[in-house]
Amino acid sequence: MYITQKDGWIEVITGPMFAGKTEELIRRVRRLEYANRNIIVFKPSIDNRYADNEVVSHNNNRTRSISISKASQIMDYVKTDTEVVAIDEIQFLDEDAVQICEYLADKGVRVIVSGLDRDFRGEPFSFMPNLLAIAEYVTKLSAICVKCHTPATRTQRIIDGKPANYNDPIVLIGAKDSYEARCRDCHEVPGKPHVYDLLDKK
Ligand code: TTP
Ligand code: MG
Repeated sequence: MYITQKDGWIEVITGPMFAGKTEELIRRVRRLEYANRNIIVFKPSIDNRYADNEVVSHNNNRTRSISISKASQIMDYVKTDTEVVAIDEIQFLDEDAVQICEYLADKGVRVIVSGLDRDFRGEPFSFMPNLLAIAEYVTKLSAICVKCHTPATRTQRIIDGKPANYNDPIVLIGAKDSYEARCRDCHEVPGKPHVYDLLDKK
């Protein structure tokens, strides 16, 4: 990534689960910490898989963070001397997160966020498309498909050893217990309506 701007922009790290999004976020935060940048790291309180006040990657890298339940809480912590705001798993915040990222970037803050681009159904995750559209820089990571070992762009939800149904609720916190990475071909969503009904009729 080659950045020419002086300050204030949005960078999004996205992709399926097990792609290393959190690891990449922590790497970027760590680099800035070495340079003594003024950083605040947030994460949604809903995902307390590993720790309440730390962002933790699968390989156990960690960095201190503030848990928030609403995007607007970010503004309670940001000060005039804040240079960088990082948010892990931003897809779990509410839609205000998009405006807040835009506002911070306009004010000269470097905004680094990571989040899932798709839900387990393979559909865009909540407001993520809007965030991806306004970001200056997007890093789309892939995982490795557990079935065929090609690059995985989807997250497979598994319940009782079987692919989860399309009508299951979107939010289900978990890791290897209920999810795995899959490619387009190996991703299974029983009950998913065809998106190309229109073409089938031709
Ligand atoms: P992520 O941080 O995206 O997953 P990860 O830690 O495996 O990936 P990475 O290594 O790239 O950081 O966390 C995803 C969370 O979202 C996890 O708790 C499961 C949850 N989730 C849902 O609630 N609904 C869904 O449809 C999907 C796909 C995930
Ligand atoms: Mg993660």
